[in-house]
Amino acid sequence: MLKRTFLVTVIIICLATFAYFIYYKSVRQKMLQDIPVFEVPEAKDSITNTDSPKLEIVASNLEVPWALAFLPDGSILVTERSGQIKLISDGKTETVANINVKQTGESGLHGITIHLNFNENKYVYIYYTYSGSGDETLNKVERYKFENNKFVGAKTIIDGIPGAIFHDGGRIKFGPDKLLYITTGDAQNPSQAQDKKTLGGKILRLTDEGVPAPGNPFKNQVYSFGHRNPQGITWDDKGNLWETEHGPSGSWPNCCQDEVNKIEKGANFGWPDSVGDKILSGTVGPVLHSKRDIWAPAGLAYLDGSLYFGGLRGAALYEYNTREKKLAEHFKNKFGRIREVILGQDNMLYITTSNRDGRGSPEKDDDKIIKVNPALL
Ligand SMILES: [Ca+2]
Repeated sequence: MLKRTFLVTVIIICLATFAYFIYYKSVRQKMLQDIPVFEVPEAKDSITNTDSPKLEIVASNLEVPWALAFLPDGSILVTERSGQIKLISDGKTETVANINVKQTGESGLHGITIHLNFNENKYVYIYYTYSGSGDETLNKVERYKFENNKFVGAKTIIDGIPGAIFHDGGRIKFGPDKLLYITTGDAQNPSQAQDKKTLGGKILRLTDEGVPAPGNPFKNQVYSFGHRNPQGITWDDKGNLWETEHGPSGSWPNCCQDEVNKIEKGANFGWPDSVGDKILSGTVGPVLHSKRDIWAPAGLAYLDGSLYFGGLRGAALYEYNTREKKLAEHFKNKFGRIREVILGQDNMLYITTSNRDGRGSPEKDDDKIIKVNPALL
């Protein structure tokens, strides 16, 4: 009798899960059909916050787009984790480089950014994972010239950043001080985040030529330390550096608690000993964290008092209003996993899906770059 009750319960649970899955897929497909396809605007100056639609698809059928960089002419460079760099221009997508990356788990081609004087020097910087000697997994930043739609003249900016299947960091951006900031993960070796002499579990700061920035706190590349796997950085209108970072992935209390941090030069952000509200002496706690929820936060952008960041596991675009100290959730489960979030020259947010990264359920035209009008959120 007991056996039969158990069997019936199992069958009911299976049927309910299946029905929910079918319902969820059909609802999401319907929502996606309502979004217009992106058309390149005739004059950028004509865009205001009110005459751009809430959502536009900029590109589809991408493979785990990790980071975006905007060129002065309005075209977009996008990295795909498996090693391609694509150029999106006038509505067309073209592969312009194939980088020889080591793509396992989370590793591969990650960040991309252009030099502040790109108009003159055509420099583009990328961050990626590769195989060192033997089985060693490493990350590095390289600089190329992007001329005639080709990446030429590779120069190593920094090498020997510890890598692993997971926790490879990888966001790179120039700050308002014209210096290059690089986020690195602990490469599954948590204690190295506390070692100021290693490059793992850090935010690094270099000149555009790859020299440790003058004024760095420890006279090396390190700007801040005690990070687990920082995935997003941005600056607010006062020049403060903000960062998103994944919390631990064990079982409670050693899970969840994904972080948004306000970065201070030379500060210890606590990993692995300080987690969530447990903030040990000498370490700086997060401005907010996800408590028992999991965001798996990625790209980070700032506009008009709000920090916007993508949620991979959270499958949402999060908005933290720094003035009201309130967190909002946009597009929950609408697009699936959200990775990059970056502000365009048109003050629109550009977000990427990450449903083909092995942890999502991709639609047939995933992954996408979606332009979001923040004024209509
Ligand atoms: Ca922390």
